[in-house]
This record gives sequence, C-alpha cells and structure tokens, in this order.
Amino acid sequence: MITLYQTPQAWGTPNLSPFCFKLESYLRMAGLSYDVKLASLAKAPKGKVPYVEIDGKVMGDSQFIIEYLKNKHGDTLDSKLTPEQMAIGHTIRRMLEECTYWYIVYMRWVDEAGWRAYLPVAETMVPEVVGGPVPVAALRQKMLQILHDQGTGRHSMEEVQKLAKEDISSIATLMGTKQFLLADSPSSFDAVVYSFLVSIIANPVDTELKQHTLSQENLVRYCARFKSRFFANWKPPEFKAA
Ligand SMILES: N[C@@H](CCC(=O)N[C@@H](CS)C(=O)NCC(=O)O)C(=O)O
Repeated sequence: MITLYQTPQAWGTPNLSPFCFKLESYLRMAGLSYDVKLASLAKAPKGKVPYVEIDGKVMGDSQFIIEYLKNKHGDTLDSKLTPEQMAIGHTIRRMLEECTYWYIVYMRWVDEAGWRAYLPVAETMVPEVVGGPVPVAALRQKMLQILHDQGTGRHSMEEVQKLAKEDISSIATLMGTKQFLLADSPSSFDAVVYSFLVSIIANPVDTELKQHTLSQENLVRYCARFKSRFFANWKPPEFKAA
C-alpha cells in the first residue's frame, strides 16, 4: 500500500496542488492502490507536498516518486513512447512545473480577486499542514516574497496571464487531434497536463487564462476524457477544504 500525503481537497478537484493531483493521477493511471492522508509540511522530506510512504520509506517530490514506482512496478504507460515523444513530454512537463506553476500561484495568492477566492482554501492549511497556528496573512506574505524572488511576482496580472495563455496554446497545438498529449493512448505526461489544466479551470475566478483554456476545444474534450477514464469512481477523502 502507498500512503499519499497531500493538502486538503478543494473546489471540486481531487487536489488544488497540481503536484499532488499529478501524483494521484499517475497512481490511478498505473493502477496502483493508495490511500490519502493529510500532509504536514514539517514531516515532508523536502518540506513540500506531495510526499508518500512506500515500503516503510518516506519520499518527497512527485517526479522522484513516479520514477521510483516505475522502477519498482514497471512502466506500461511510457514504454512505447519514441525518444522524440519522451523529449516533447519532458519539455512540456518542465514548462508546466517550472513556469506555468508560478502563474497559477500568482493568480491565487497575488491577484486580489484570486486571493479572495483562495483565502478559504489557504485557511484549511492551518494548523495541521503548515505545522502551527500561523496567521493566513503571514502565509500570504511569505508567498508574495517567494514569487518576488522567483521573478513572476514582479509582473502585472496582465503580463502573467499573457505568459500562461502562451503555455496553454502550445499544449493545445501539440496535442492537436490526438486523444492524449503524445498519442491516442495515455502516458505519464498526461498526469501532469491534466492536473495543471484542471488547476486552472477549477479556479472560481473567471480569469482570461481560464476563459482561454476553456476555449481550446481539444483540451476541454481531453479533460472530460481523462476524468471519465481515470477518476470516474473517485471519492473525496475525509478531510475537505472550501
Ligand atoms: N518538485 C516538487 C514541487 C512540489 C511543490 O512545489 N509543492 C507545493 C504545493 S503545490 C508546496 O508544497 N509548497 C509549500 C512550500 O513551498 O512551503 C514536486 O514535484 O513534488
């Protein structure tokens, strides 16, 4: 059994952290059994979510965990991909995880309308996930500093939306008429694409980015296809957010 530690479920999605959602998607795609528990960042090996307990070992980082699972259980999802498909998948994953991620964070923590919508979710992280009775205003201040240091925090909302829309357009173009990102059958890279698309679409604030994503018909059909194939029997864990 794999125990997946993650943040509370919210906004009708399995998880608002795209990395938690990615890992849960991968586990379902690979047909691996797991149970879900509430994370504590203080106990996370890398101080971030998700983390897992497998074979008595606690491990962090969604991608390192997926690689461990591929080695242990085999890799039926990606074994037929060509080197070129692997390279495209890798590039898209890096873009989503290292760039688009920060745009999503900005729209939740910096933009005022986004923050009003996200505040009830942030409140569910206190005290268990963040490890103490930290004021939510202090969590926001910390996140603003992180975003400033990373660079995205220096942009306007308009600039951030432009950058994020370009990422989504690239994915829509690359997917084209295929059923999944790289082919008509799913690969592990779809766990990333799906979780990031849902993280954008689930935001109650009707941002330009959300509208742009919803206007990409192939991506909307893809999300419906992925959900009915891998999350049809999904039930929310006991802990809940907004
Ligand atoms: N590379 C990591 C990224 C994980 C990550 O950034 N998680 C965020 C939530 S989406 C987090 O735990 N943030 C809390 C913090 O940095 O204090 C992975 O793939 O697991």
